[in-house]
Amino acid sequence: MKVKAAVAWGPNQPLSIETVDLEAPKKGEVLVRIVASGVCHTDAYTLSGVDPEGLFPVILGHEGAGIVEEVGEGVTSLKKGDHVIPLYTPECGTCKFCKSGKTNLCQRIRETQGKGLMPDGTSRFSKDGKPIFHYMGTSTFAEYTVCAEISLAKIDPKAPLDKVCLLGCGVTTGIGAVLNTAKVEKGANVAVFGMGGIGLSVIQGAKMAGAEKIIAIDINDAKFEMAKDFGATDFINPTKINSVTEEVIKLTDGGADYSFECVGSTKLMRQALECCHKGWGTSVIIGVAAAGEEISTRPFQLVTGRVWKGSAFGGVKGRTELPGYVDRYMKGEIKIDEMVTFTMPVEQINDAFKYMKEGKSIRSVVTF
Ligand code: DAO
Ligand code: ZN
Ligand code: ZN
Repeated sequence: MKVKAAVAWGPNQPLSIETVDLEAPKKGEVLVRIVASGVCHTDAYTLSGVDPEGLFPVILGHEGAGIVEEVGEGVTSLKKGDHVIPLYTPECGTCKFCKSGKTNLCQRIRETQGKGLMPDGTSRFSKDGKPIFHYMGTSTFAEYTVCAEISLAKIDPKAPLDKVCLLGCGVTTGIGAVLNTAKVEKGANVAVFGMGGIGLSVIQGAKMAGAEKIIAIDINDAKFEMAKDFGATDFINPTKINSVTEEVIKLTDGGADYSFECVGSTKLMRQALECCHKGWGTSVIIGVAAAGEEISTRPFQLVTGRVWKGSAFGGVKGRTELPGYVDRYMKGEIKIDEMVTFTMPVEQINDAFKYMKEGKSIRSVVTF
């Protein structure tokens, strides 16, 4: 079939709205009509050309939501009309990782997904006979996409897809990191580095967990109003003080019980660890640093009981847990609408990237 898509023909070029060819779903695959997709920093990172695993031409997008249009052979868990969120972290339920009960990082289709291909090693997208790569197993910047059955979470059909699409990445990454990875408990003190979509989601996760002090850290004072609405109790602007680490330690009588790095800066990752409380403070890395970057600290920081962790997609198993996140949004327990700064037709997707780079948006959502 012919479908509209925003194609990245090469690094650092604007996306181009094209009509491309999309093959029918094969065995274990599902055709999804994408209704809306958020634009995330990871899309911009790959588009910039610095992602060593970035492949071109490609259809980016990994924060989408849509409706099943057709299922391929052997697909039993989904049918036409089901509402779904594509998952860049699939859940097969049977691989070593899924069965471990210790991680959400299903590896069933990891190899082909990393190569921009469907599990059979080929692409469903092409233009004039030349293949176009898939992205993160989702490629949500297209009005129709093909995903593996295990890469789709079935959700409440009443949920607004132009909002819950953000559960496909940023919101879940932040809330899940608090509830699943850190397991923040009631009364804890929390420090959050970076007030983008993920940082704000950490703030709301910390509030949901019953944290007492929730410290929002950002170099832009304009971010603090929204952080407060999401549950932040204290604010630090690093440009206005000598040491963020010392400031957090002062505010928390010895250090944060939990800290979260939501920017992808290795310098902030160190600060986030070192502002944690001696003996037990846990720091969770969620921000994605550029390939090749390394973190460092004095080993004494760990010897004296601080813990360094990280998670992807908030440690959330998409097929089993994500529908519950949608339900919590529907009950008003998770805020998403406030994070959607702009909603625009996909034809304006390059503006979404521009607003993100200029810091003018928490999230832009493109619609089809
Ligand atoms: O299983 O090796 C693997 C891949 C895990 C996917 C990690 C993706 C992390 C990037 C997500 C962007 C969120 C800000
Ligand atoms: Zn993302
Ligand atoms: Zn698996």
